Amino acid sequence: MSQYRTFTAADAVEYAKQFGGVDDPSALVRAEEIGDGNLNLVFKIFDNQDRSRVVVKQALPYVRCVGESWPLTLDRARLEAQTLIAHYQHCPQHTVNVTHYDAELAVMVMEDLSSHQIWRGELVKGAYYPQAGRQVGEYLAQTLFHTSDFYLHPHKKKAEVARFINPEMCEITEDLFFNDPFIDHERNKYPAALESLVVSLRTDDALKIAVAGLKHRFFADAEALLHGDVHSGSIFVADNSLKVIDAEFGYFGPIGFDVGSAIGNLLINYCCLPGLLAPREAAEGRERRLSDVHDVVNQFSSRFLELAQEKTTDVALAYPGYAATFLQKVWRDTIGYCGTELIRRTVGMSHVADFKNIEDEVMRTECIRHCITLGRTLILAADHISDVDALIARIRQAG
Ligand code: SR1
Ligand code: MG
Repeated sequence: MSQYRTFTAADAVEYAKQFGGVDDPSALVRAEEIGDGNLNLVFKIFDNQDRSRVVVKQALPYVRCVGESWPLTLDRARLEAQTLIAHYQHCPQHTVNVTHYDAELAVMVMEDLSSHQIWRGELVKGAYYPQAGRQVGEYLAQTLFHTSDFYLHPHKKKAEVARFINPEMCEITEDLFFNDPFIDHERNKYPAALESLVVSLRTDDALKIAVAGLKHRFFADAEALLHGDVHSGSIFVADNSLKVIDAEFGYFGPIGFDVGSAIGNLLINYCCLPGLLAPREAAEGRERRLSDVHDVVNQFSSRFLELAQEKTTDVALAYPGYAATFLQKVWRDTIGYCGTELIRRTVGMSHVADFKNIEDEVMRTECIRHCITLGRTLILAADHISDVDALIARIRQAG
């Protein structure tokens, strides 16, 4: 019988005493539940000097932001812990350190990141972390290369694909990214003033065919162990440090999905800055966001190529020029998935602070409109944008 029970703050402290890996467990005295995401409980555990020491995270058996009417697998805690542990193995400098997990209780213990801030919050305030783009690119290259067929033995790769089968979490993405925004669905939520724009998405044949292709590749292209939800709310930053958290959507999928999600969230911020900051700061912030996008893409592709040249184990995949050809496919996917992230965050249910925090309603609506039109442009033009400079030129053209 399952041991599962939902933790109280006191349970979280007891758990941390037992499994937190601290030298002085009896000093742990209290917990604060700090989860502000859509899915889980997150407890910060403090010692008797009021210092936070570790984090205890527990999956709830339902979607937290909706309630018990939307049940959700507890196996996501195992998948999250194992994804983070696998990614930590290849990129410890940019992956949160999970030190313990229990699949039955759907609980994991991880390092405390109180010295860091959630990147989305910083982006919304207009704070700039000049290394962050490169660090995200490095994280993506290291984790995705080392879990791909370029690096893993074919037997190991197939076993890993099986270990990370994640149907229920994938189904959320399949629905929220590729279905809901392009049909009339009760989960959708967008300003009434954008009704005709949103309705036009539903009857745009070229767009729907391109989105079907993206969904199909999300179903079928088991290229690497993805994080599956790399948005700026899943990334902690500090001066010169960056750590990725929250990998419950991890599974083997198309590499461009992770790269596209990361830059999609930077572009949501780009579209929303005029509603968040005064004109001069917003203009400066936008240039920084484009520079972040440039850095993510350049670091990802140059490091991936370098790793492919040095460490590809498969004789056919090692043939000179193949890795670069493969990265062109990844790039086309990246642009398409980036477009779907812009649309699903604005038309669909998973709204973000970048526009929720815009007080002026007219401005908020215009920023959301910009996200949707840019998303549509990118999905439609994905095969014709040759590189990151061409992408940035398109973004500037779109306003
Ligand atoms: C029902 S979960 C909605 C969204 O929250 C998560 O953070 C993922 O982005 C998911 O799509
Ligand atoms: Mg998350």
